[in-house]
Amino acid sequence: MKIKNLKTKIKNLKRQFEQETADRQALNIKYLGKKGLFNQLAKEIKTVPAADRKQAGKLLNQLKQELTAQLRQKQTKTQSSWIDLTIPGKKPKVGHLHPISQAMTEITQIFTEIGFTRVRYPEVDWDWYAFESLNMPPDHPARDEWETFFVDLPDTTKDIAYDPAKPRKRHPDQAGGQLVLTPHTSNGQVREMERLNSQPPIRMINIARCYRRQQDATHTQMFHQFEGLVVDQGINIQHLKGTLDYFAHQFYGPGCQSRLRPFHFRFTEPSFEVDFSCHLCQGTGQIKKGKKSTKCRFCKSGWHEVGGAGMVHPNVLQAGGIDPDKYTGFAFGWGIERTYTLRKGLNIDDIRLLYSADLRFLQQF
Ligand code: FA5
Repeated sequence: MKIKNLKTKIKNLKRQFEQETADRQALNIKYLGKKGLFNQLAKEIKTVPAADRKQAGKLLNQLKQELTAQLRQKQTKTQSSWIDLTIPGKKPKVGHLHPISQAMTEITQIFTEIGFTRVRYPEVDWDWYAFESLNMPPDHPARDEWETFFVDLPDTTKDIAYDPAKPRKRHPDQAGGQLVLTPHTSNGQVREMERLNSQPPIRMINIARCYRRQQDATHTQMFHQFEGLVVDQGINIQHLKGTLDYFAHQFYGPGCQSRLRPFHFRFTEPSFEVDFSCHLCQGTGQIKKGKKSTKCRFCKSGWHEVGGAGMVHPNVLQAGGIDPDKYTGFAFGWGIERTYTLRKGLNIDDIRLLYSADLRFLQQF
């Protein structure tokens, strides 16, 4: 055999070996075993001309070394693909709903159980729904309290004369004034009356994002409110108080009390601020330690304010096409962040943490 032919055979044997997928032991026998392919080829050295035999010997030695080295690699590959079924499994990381989404689901459930319908209305809405239909005429100072973001589009109703003697109605030719980022969920009140063709009974729970130009430990520029609205014949403050107590017991536990404090909103009359009793001191404002008692550091007064409420103002009913002589209603609107962070065991003193996107914080809930 010419040395050239031997080189070709060596090359072919290497290629064949590279393409093998069998396990290491089988390959060892097939290629490097006593009667293996390498030895078969090595025997052919006798047929190589004497002058080339030294070179042939070198080439065959090289081949053997290469096959042995590659065999070792194949062994490593096979070993790394073994699966050890006795090793304990790795628990995959499972995410969960954001705490505010969890609270929204729970609040929805609490109110739907007593016949409320969950709705959502636009978060970018006309001035008409956010203010004017709620008894806050243009330029009324009460609007300032809502620190509103305005959308930079021309106000199409600016030139329409406003007559305080007439009940307010949306001007039929106009969309509804300037667009705003809704500063509260009360924009849903007249929208809900319109959705039901001004036909009570109405039992609405409107949960949505709100926006205000505010930022500190208890205020964020984007936050959530839930707004309740009930309109029917004979609705009075007792129904409002009963609903607040029901919510307090369901959300905070049976020991929680609600309290109404006189307040002023343009869209309710009478109006109240709603407080819930503090779970740490049970509404006393004092924490007892043995014979001594100290001021509760969580609430300072025994109560936490959560939002506003009141009996729907007749002008608002009229704006929604409902006869205020026939129907009455109550409404309430609270911040979800505030309501949620007052819960027992959650020691959150800065609501901005909820939107910090810090997983170490969020994974606790
Ligand atoms: C209102 O927004 C009224 N629309 C509530 C209402 C509805 C009264 C229906 C009567 C009838 P107020 O501006 O007080 O009211 O806000 C209510 C609650 O929203 C506050 O008590 C607070 O819990 C929450 N809130 C207000 N602004 C922020 C903010 N920037 N960040 C977080 N929560 C806020």
